[in-house]
Amino acid sequence: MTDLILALDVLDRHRATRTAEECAPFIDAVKVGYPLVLSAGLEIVRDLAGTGLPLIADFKVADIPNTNRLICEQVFSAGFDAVIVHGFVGADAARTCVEVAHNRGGACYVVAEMSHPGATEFFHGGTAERLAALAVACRADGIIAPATRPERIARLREIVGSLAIYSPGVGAQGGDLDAVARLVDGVIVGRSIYEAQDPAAEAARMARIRR
Ligand code: OMP
Repeated sequence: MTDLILALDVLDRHRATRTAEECAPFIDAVKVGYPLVLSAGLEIVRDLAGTGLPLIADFKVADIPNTNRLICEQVFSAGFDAVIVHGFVGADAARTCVEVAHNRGGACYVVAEMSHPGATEFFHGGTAERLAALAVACRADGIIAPATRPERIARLREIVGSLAIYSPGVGAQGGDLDAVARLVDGVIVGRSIYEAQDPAAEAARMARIRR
């Protein structure tokens, strides 16, 4: 059974809330990032609470430990249940995010390797493997790994063991939903759902991975 996570990168507050509510029966969490928060404000968290779903803050936090702590405290005070952070800033910075998340009863996911073509410039050559190991060492709840490169997910799985792997890059970025779902704990899908004619119907179709 694999979670289906909606990446809600729409800019209009009402469309965002409507899409999340319509898709809610078919998904396991909603991921909210800079596009929606910068356009709709943090109040969007309250709007989305009505779905009853866990809300993941995709702010890819990447600062010094003290600033990371301040950011993550705001994330959880706003009502988010989880946060996505970068590990390349170092274990002290990532560990701070994990600690804040766990103190607030939330979760923290570390990006191990990104899904876009340019990600190979810096994440390959051993870096993603080191970031995955860092996530384990920092007691993070999971990693982010690319649906566009299933063979890389398999490699990172060897490092993180039973830690959760959430994977974006299906559909619009070319990744295959069913192939990736077999390898990960959650698939993150944005445009394929929210740009569909009928987002709820598309989410329902993709929800086959949850069975
Ligand atoms: P779609 O490409 O529209 O399905 O959206 C993918 C979502 O996952 C977007 O919100 C991206 O910001 C996010 N994402 C990636 O696409 N690639 C990554 O490597 C990491 C993320 C992420 O951290 O969620």
